[in-house]
Amino acid sequence: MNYLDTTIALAASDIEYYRTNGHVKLSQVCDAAHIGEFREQVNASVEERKRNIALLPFDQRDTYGKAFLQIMNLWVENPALAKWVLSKRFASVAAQLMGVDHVRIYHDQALFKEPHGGITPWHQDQHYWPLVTDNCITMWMPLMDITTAMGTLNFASGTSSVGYLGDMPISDDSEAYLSNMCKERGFDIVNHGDMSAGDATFHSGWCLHGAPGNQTDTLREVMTIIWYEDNTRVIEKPDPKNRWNKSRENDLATWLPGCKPGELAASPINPKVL
Ligand SMILES: O=C(O)CCC(=O)C(=O)O
Repeated sequence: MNYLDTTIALAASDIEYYRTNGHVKLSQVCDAAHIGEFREQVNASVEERKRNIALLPFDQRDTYGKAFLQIMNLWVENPALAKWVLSKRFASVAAQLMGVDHVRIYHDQALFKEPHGGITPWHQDQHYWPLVTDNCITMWMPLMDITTAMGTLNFASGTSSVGYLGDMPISDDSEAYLSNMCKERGFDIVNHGDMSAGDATFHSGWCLHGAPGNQTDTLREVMTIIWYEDNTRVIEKPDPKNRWNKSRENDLATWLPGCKPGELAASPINPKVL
């Protein structure tokens, strides 16, 4: 059987850890024999896209711009990479952690933290996603062996049930507000430590997280994939709970093209992969 069609049966303890804390680290979600090919395809797509990006000199960027090179939805332009992003292997892990049978792709993104790149401010991913479900998850997979000094993620354990905390895009403001909230509410901050290529952390859409800067001379190559539970709807408009923001408007147009408020979140670029 093709490696990417093989599924992983998770230990009950890993599932429980994820559901309690909102994040978990799993070893060798992509094994050593295969990670090189995944890395090669991600890098080919990143190099292609970078040709059309005018990067500001580092000292002229804002905090978000210093955090990482963020290159999104690579799979749509690279059929060889699409096999990885849309694979049953990775999706099977996401589905088991969330406890659902079927998942759709939201988008992928390469997050390359440059040598001596800045911090990733504390934030909530789902602040960006106009989806009516708590079942959203990100896989964060280094494509190379990485140490904590390169910027592995910090998670605030137990925050996956906090829900929408307001319009707080990744910024100095989100860093200040959410790091303070973690202190005040006494959330445990967990960093899963050094990771081998192909290990992965998974975190839920609401789980507060960030990362220290890259203190090394080496580019931190990480690929991420986001899934959500099938049959999820886009938030209604107007929303009685006032959960729309500019980022969600932009995400609706970009990552759910053609989907309207209240409709099923299922555009042609959100294939059901499991
Ligand atoms: O890679 C990073 O530094 C941040 C990653 C992140 O925020 C995410 O994958 O949701």
